[in-house]
Amino acid sequence: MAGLVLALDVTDGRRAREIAEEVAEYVDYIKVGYPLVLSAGMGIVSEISRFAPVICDFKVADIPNTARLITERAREAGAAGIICHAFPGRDSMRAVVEAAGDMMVIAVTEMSHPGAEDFMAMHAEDMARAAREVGVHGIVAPATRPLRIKVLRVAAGDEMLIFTPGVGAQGGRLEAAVEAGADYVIVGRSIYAADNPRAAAREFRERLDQMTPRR
Ligand code: OMP
Repeated sequence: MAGLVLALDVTDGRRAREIAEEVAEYVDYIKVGYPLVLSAGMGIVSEISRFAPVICDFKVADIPNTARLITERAREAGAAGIICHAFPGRDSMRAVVEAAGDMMVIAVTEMSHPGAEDFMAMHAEDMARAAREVGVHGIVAPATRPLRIKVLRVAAGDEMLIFTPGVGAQGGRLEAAVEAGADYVIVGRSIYAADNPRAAAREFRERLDQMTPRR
């Protein structure tokens, strides 16, 4: 069964904790990125981890040494996973994998916004293959272009997890993304900006539960 990741891109720590508690029952992970960490500090990672395992979306994109330093901070904070970019290459991704310890490492191949077609899309399959080679656990592929999820599934292989953002606010459809081969759907505004985030998360969960598992 495909899983649900909440992208908790709010900038108020107190609101973030409230939402995390409300939706915890329905989500598999909570993704915390720069909007929240730069507002509330790294302590928010362990606070949110009380409600659900946290993926640090730091989109690590640097030389191996800096990538390692960033990854170690996420690990120290108690994160369950970290997102890096694949485009800096095998050595940088390998540095993240080595510093990650037990954390899951997810590499971005092709992003969900239109601009990803300017540069990323033409190299996304190579990036997915490289991510697999160096021991990355999952890739990010766009729910806004489900056909690309299918293509990237072939490149990444069956063992890799596919996380797909772009459902809801960016126009992607959950069902199409899961049918194309996604393992986890990442949803932000359609949950955290809803009048009732708990009800919105429950609805996404129910839609996922109704679908046939890919494996
Ligand atoms: P909503 O568009 O509000 O549902 O949020 C999507 C979340 O996924 C945000 O946190 C984005 O930063 C993130 N994201 C994308 O939207 N597209 C991508 O290609 C990659 C990510 C990501 O790495 O999480």
